[in-house]
Amino acid sequence: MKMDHAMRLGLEQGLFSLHYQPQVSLVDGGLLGAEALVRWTDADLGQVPPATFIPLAEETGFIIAIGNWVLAEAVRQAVAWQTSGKPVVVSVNVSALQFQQPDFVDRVADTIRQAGLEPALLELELTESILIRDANETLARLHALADLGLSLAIDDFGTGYSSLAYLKKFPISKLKIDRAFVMGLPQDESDRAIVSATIGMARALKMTVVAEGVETEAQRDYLRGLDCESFQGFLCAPGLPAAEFEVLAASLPRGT
Ligand code: G
Ligand code: G
Ligand code: MN
Ligand code: NA
Repeated sequence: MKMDHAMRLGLEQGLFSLHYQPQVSLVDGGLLGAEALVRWTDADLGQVPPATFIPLAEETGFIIAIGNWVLAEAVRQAVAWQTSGKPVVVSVNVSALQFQQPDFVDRVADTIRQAGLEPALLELELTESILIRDANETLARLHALADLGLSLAIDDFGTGYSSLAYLKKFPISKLKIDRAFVMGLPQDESDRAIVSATIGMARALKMTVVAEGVETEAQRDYLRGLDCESFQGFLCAPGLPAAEFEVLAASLPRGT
């Protein structure tokens, strides 16, 4: 069976799930939030990596159906955590095609309203590719989303074509440094320069910073020395099923 067909069937049959990767404070080690990461386990293909099926879904447009499911599921989970008295800010990846749907803002608004989610408990991760096209429409949409009370982050920062001009205009509160630049820390001189410059720029623009792909204590300590606020990475945990995430979360202080 072709992967495209298997993927469509998989979503229909409930074979998709979300894992949650903690975002941890570099100040006090506390939990700041969780990134929702989609998983698909096919009967024949086994666990298909998102790096394989997301690009395929983006090509075919099926990413819109996947994105809608991910949004609804992440919001459902965030409401469950909100209701349990242990609220977690959940970050959802949004692909460009999904963001460009005319009904995207309404869908987000309806999803959180119908579920009863405190809007501040949802964050959307946007890639630079979303932010560079059709500036006026994009700006209006970002403001409409920010006005809902949720927060916006730039994902994979440094891998696209950012201009300081748009970063300044957009209501974005967080910048995620791509793990490609974290990997070489603390040894690699150009990674050090890029990461330090990115954090400095975020400061100037009043954005907070999450470093992605932190795997070692040396990387973590170096980032802390640069006053980076938080990190995500295998040093703390990979993406975990919700139940395992809850166990980990219970062992961490509430982040500030
Ligand atoms: O966990 P990792 O292998 O989970 O993810 C690989 C890639 O897939 C990353 O670039 C990540 O941003 C992307 N990804 C993971 N989950 C989602 C999702 O729900 N939606 C979109 N658009 N991308 C996702
Ligand atoms: O593009 P995005 O940042 O959304 O993708 C997150 C991807 O990075 C996922 O594939 C996730 O599994 C992976 N990831 C998360 N933490 C680490 C890490 O510490 N090291 C490596 N190599 N990959 C990581
Ligand atoms: Mn992401
Ligand atoms: Na990223």
